[in-house]
Amino acid sequence: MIKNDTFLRALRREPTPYTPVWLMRQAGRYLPEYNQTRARAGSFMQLAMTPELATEVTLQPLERFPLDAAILFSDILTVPDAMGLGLSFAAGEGPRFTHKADSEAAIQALAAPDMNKLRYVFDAVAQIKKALNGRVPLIGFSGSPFTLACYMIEGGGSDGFPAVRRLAYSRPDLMQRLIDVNTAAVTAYLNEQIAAGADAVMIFDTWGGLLPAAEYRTFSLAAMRRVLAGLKPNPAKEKVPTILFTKGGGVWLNEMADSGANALGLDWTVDLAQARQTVGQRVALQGNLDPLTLLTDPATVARAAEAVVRAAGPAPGHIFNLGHGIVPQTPPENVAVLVETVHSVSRAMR
Ligand code: 1CP
Repeated sequence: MIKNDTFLRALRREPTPYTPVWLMRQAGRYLPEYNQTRARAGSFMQLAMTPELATEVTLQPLERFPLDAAILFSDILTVPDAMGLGLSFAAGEGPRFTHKADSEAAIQALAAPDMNKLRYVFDAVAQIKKALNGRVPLIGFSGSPFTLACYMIEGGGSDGFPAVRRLAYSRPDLMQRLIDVNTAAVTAYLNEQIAAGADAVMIFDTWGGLLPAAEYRTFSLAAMRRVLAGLKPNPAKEKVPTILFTKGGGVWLNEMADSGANALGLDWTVDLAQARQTVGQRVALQGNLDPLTLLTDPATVARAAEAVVRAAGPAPGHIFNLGHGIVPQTPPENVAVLVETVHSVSRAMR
């Protein structure tokens, strides 16, 4: 039994006494206690691969703020790591793969990983669920097949992922082969998280918005549809609600609303009221305050948060979030003001 289920109700577009809120990257470097646990773990991967420590950092933001959901502490790149690409995070830098999937031979050799290699993730889900003891729902997640392909081809983060776009245009057959492997992997990965107790799952398509519309449909949206269609019910035989987030996907909301997802995540460039008009009552919406708003002062944060709540309107089916991940320089005090404002303003609007 979940005590605070406002987040799950909002995903189902049922009325809630206030707008639920959680924040992308809510467990992370802006919290001193996170930095301490990470130092104790030795590296990001050690932290993610030790279920006790992953549980500890997942709960840290919930101890500080009355958030309405927890999100599994892990990373999207665990899946290509399990395919044998060799993931590491140098301190203060982004992710790196030892092996890239950037040639015909490398892509042909790839296969969806044995899910036992990712057992540490599913163990973390089970352990977090136990520690939450029904306080709030737990969100599981994966990268989208296309966003994972971006890091696999480029070997790490990149400004615009040029090698990825070149491959999509010159060798669509190879790109499709990589997407197909990732689609199978992501489907199995999310199903294992659901079996371990995840109450909702989110697909992060951080880089789908880099593509032209036709390539977005082929290489990103179609694959996410297949993942969503392949998800199994939870151990209680219920359908687990799903959230699809394509950063830069504001222009494709109409198509995304027919993907099979229960909710769409919106980045901060999207007009929330217009987005509601576009999707009608097909899906719930999640978002979309600019994360950099949190680098201002409490009064500005409160004003900006209220504007997002009002743009969403009084109809059910809004989950408050940022339009992308919280940045490491964020003062935790501003997060406290944000959560309080969302709850109080939305309660008064009901
Ligand atoms: O140094 C550190 O401690 C690592 C920083 C960090 C953290 C806290 C990374 C490295 N990953 C994470 C956790 C993480 N990553 C979560 C945890 C749950 C939460 O939200 O609290 C989630 C959901 C992710 C997902 C993720 N990882 C995405 C998709 C969402 C997004 O932000 O766009 C992406 C693109 C990644 C890759 C990644 N992992 C880490 C970094 C710095 C990056 C970005 C690399 C880049 O492209 O520059």
